[in-house]
Amino acid sequence: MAPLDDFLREHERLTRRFFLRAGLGGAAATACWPLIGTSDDGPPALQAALEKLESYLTRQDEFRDVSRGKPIPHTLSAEAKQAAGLTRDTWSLDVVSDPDNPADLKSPLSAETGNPFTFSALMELAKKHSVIFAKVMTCNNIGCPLGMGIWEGVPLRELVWLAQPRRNVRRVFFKGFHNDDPKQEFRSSLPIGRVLEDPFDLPPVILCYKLNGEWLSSERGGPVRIVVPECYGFKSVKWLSRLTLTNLWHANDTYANGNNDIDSWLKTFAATLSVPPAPKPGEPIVVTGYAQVGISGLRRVQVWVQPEDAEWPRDDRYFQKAPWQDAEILSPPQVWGGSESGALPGRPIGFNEDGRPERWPLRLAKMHWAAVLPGLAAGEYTFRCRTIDGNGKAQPLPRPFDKSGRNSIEQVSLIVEA
Ligand SMILES: Nc1nc2c(c(=O)[nH]1)N[C@H]1C(S)=C(S)[C@@H](COP(=O)(O)O)O[C@H]1N2
Ligand SMILES: [Mo]
Repeated sequence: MAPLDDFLREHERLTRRFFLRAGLGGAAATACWPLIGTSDDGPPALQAALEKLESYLTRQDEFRDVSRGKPIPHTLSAEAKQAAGLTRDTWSLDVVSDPDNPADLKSPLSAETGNPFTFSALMELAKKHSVIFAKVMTCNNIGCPLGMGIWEGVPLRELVWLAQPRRNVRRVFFKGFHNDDPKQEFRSSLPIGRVLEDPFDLPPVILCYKLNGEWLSSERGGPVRIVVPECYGFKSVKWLSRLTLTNLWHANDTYANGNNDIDSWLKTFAATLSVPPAPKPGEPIVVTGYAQVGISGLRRVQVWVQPEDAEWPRDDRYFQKAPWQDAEILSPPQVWGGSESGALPGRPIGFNEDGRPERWPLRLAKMHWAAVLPGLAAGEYTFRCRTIDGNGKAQPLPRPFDKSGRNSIEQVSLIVEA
């Protein structure tokens, strides 16, 4: 492998000017990501890789779906959805006290007492209180995000206040429609404090009804789902059908089964999107990828190529002593994608009037990166990437345990053949 100095010089020559220029607005851009204007700014392979990058936002129907149910609620027929209240004109929600651990509510809302919360009531609240924000939806048990979206909804607290809680409220439980079968139930919960007050710099927990500017599809949990900005997917209950205010002091999430850490916030980690399948000796190697920007933000993405036969000290299981090099963080995209028009739906929290993010990368969202590595001699190598979070902690630290969200260091084998 090239010595460190060569690597740095080469890396800088190939990428610095390009990325700086791209960051200044990418006037020549024709695709989602800023493109190279002239051919001497980097190898054509970099241009090609950037052209093929995924769009920033994921279309609703392109999210990966891991939801449970027999049948899964979104696969029901149109008539069955109407009967189950899974359409905008039939949806209604009960907001009630937990009989086992009663919360003191002055005016519970329920179908039984003839005053459930309806979709039109939600739209009334939306006129005054709606918010939109970017969030990546990730399952804590799956290594890659299910999709990246801009979610619109009404803060959940607006609904909680409609029930006029007075005292003895310590948690909010929510569950989704699951064929009226207790065995299929999917529930999650939050402390009342998180629902009523947003920690500094976090959007509110919402009753979500739109994704990327479109009505929330049935597959994504429509007509209404919960979205919790800083959490893994299992807190964002789909096909919301019941909200219970309780004085119970602890969670009862379905995901507590299966050994999951139900108090985990989104972690920061990096992964590759494209690695050349068969690089030739000496040919610059272009790698692209994304990172999930977790609760503690993202400072850097780094890459490292290790010759296959190199020994590694056993006490350095996270490769902290390796000669990691910074990759380039790509600018915000020119086109956001995720819908027919690809335009940004409205003005999400943290964006300015011109529709550009006030800070980059966005927290609790995805970002993209690229690296141009100098050519390698024939041989076998392992490529790795990692993040350094906003506190300076290198992935998988500070939280390396899988059941709190996957974030092990990705490794890809590279075979360079003459
Ligand atoms: N009602 C209901 N909500 C649910 C689930 C479910 O099975 N039923 N799965 C959860 C899990 S585990 C994840 S990771 C996310 C996935 O959201 P998505 O389908 O929009 O990608 O939905 C969550 N909400
Ligand atoms: Mo999940």
